[in-house]
Amino acid sequence: MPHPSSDGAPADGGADGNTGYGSKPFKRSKSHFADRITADGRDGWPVEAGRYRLVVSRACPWASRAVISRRLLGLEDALSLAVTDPIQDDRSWRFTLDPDGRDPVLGIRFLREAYDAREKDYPGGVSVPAIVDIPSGQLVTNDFQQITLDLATEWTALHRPGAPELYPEPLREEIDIVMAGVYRDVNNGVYRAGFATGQGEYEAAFRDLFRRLDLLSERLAERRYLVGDTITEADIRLFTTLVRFDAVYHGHFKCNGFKLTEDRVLWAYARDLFQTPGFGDTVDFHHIKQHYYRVHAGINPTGIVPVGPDLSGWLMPHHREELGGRPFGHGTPPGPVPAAEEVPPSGRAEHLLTGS
Ligand SMILES: N[C@@H](CCC(=O)N[C@@H](CS)C(=O)NCC(=O)O)C(=O)O
Repeated sequence: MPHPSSDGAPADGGADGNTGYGSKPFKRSKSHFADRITADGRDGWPVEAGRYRLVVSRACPWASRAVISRRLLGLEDALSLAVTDPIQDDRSWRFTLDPDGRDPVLGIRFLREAYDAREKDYPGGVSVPAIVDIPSGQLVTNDFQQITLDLATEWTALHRPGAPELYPEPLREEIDIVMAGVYRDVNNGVYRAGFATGQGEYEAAFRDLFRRLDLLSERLAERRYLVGDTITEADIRLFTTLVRFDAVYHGHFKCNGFKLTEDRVLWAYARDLFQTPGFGDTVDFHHIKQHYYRVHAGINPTGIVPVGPDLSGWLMPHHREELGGRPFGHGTPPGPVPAAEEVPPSGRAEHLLTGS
């Protein structure tokens, strides 16, 4: 059953924003819980191995950032992972993929229970990514913009040996500038186009999106990564939108200026990242398609999930090594995905075509 805030006019400005029909332009709501988990514990939440649980949907681009960062930094043992059903119901994100429909660590059936444990009768939307304090069962943060920056800069004591620097101090200013444009026009731009309720609003978002993609394509023609010569937070953030582009945004969100596969540079850049350990091995195309086409009933009332596109191209050679660059800087790639976290075959690119 589709989530009501994604179906009609949202009552609560749910995290997916104004996803239905009406006169209000699409506006992404602010994360309500913005406490930070830090090395010095200044918000009352110190970094601690085994204390917190990262709750995600593999469908969600904002949550997927955190899944990728966690893998690249080797935080799998320190910060455990809960994956929700890609389909929310009217109680929002559910743990129906787990035995008895309960998260085995938190013991809850709905992510909302962790929100309620933090703030009784919390009236706002429930969103992923969310980090939950395991001992108290309380939500700590759903601040998707900050979570990954903190994993990179505050959780360093628990990083694996050889972890890359995803937000290196000397490059932060440039990373922030690049990420601001990517956020406005690309990450959030596809949502502005997809959930627009007026022609003008849609066309403005469409123009901003494809203008920005053209600029990014130019930027990436001669350099392997967005900033510096290694993978940074900026690449993670662009990747999570690009990997969904042809599967959902091109059709479902009417972002059809071109397909990712039609832009030689961006397509090779995205494939390069996809084939880098820590990126493609976190992507579940089945969850992605299920979520967008079945949950957003306001823009896809039949709930039919398209069978295409053919995703096998994600595994084709990209030749981006020829541009130089050092994916992990002085570090090394992450090891294999823990067995319990492997994406099932139905969600992988080699599975080719998948409908409902
Ligand atoms: N927490 C963020 C963004 C994260 C976000 O939008 N997550 C989506 C999934 S991609 C979500 O959980 N939406 C919940 C809903 O639609 O009710 C926000 O408040 O805007």
